[in-house]
Amino acid sequence: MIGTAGDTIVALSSGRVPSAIAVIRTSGPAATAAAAAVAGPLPEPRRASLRALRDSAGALIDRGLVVFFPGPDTATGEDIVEYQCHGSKAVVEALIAALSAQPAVRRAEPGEFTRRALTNGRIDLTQAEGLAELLDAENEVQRRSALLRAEGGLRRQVEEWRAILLAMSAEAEVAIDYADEEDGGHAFDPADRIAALLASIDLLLRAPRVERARDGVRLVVAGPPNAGKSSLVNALAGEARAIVTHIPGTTRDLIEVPLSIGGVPVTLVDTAGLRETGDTVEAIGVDLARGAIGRSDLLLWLGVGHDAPDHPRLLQIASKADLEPRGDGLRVSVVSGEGLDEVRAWIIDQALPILPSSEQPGLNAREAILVEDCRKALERAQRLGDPVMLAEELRLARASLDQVSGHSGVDSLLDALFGRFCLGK
Ligand SMILES: Nc1nc2c(ncn2[C@@H]2O[C@H](COP(=O)(O)OP(=O)(O)O)[C@@H](O)[C@H]2O)c(=O)[nH]1
Ligand SMILES: [Mg+2]
Repeated sequence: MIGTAGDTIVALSSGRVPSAIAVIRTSGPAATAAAAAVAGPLPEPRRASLRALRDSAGALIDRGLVVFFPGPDTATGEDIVEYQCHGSKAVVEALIAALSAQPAVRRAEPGEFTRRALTNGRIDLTQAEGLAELLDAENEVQRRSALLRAEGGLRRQVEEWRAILLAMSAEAEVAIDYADEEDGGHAFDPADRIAALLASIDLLLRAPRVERARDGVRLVVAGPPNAGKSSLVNALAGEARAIVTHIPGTTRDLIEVPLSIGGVPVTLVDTAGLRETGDTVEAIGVDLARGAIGRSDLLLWLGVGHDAPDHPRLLQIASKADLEPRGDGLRVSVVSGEGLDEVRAWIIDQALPILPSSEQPGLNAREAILVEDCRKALERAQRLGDPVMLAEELRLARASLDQVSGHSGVDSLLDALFGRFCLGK
């Protein structure tokens, strides 16, 4: 494990050089002494000051802004000094070299700043993971869900449950201590509180998972051959992604097109037309199409209503509305554009409830397993009358939550998580 307290770390925290401006951060007890050596007198806390930045021989490296954030009220919980200089490779390298040449200063490992924030209790593991998600965010749903977690949305929820569990455990201990006494004045009956806790846990377990924000919803376009499926996929994608011809059986493979529709991440899937066919390749395509329909979140169906697959979120579309006088469902034409806005609005409307929201924090796969463990312990506790056994289940429930927050049993996970971060974060 890296990040032993004591040394001071330095890294480029802004993006890839060359850039207009680069931000270099130092964090740790020697950050201020290093700043004095490289940039002269320390500026007032949280005030940007222009300074000459010099190497150990006193030669000018660059002139830049220096900001001092005194610990412990900082991102890492330590003293931080930040340097904003010209973003060339040479300036950045020379400044980092000058800083890391100072006593007790070394270059940071990827994610080490955030790791210190975690070690020093500035954030918990759900927030560190939220930050990792925020740094990876490529769409609005992801950004909002990640921000909610980074800001402590899940942390507060978990801490609230933990406090309730801790209070019940304390009462269980009292009940155990007084179990042999005659008066029975220490009856311990947490059934109602456990039921309330389970209800709140179930709400979180049922909320859309974090990973959903990244992968988006799978929207499959299906129907008989020549119905206009590939044309609709191209119209929604805004470019020709799938081959369109008048020949039935043109599309054989699944064609996946990642898109953002009104900020909602969607994987649009074009499929082979469903029909009985003697063509071996097309028959494989039809099987793939049926599989894709089964795994889809949303389905645009371009066939007649009574052939529609059983699906909870299906939109019946009457395609080629410019040609056909009428058909089943929403009239859509890729030629006139009729109905396309309605299709987009339907997609957004159906997708939002299955994606993480900006109000209710979601769980990631790791957290979901642990919260499920907590839930199972509480369910067992609910059936127990003996305070000794009850106390043990409550302890197990709490231990699972402690792993969610990163307070225990997660060392190997931390190495994996922080390895994902960019250098300087
Ligand atoms: N007039 C008109 N023709 C369409 C429309 N959509 C598709 N077509 C035509 O119908 C034929 C089959 O379209 P295609 O998208 O390949 O159907 P698929 O087999 O379901 O993928 C092609 O000749 C398209 O140009 C539409 O909205 N209006
Ligand atoms: Mg097609």
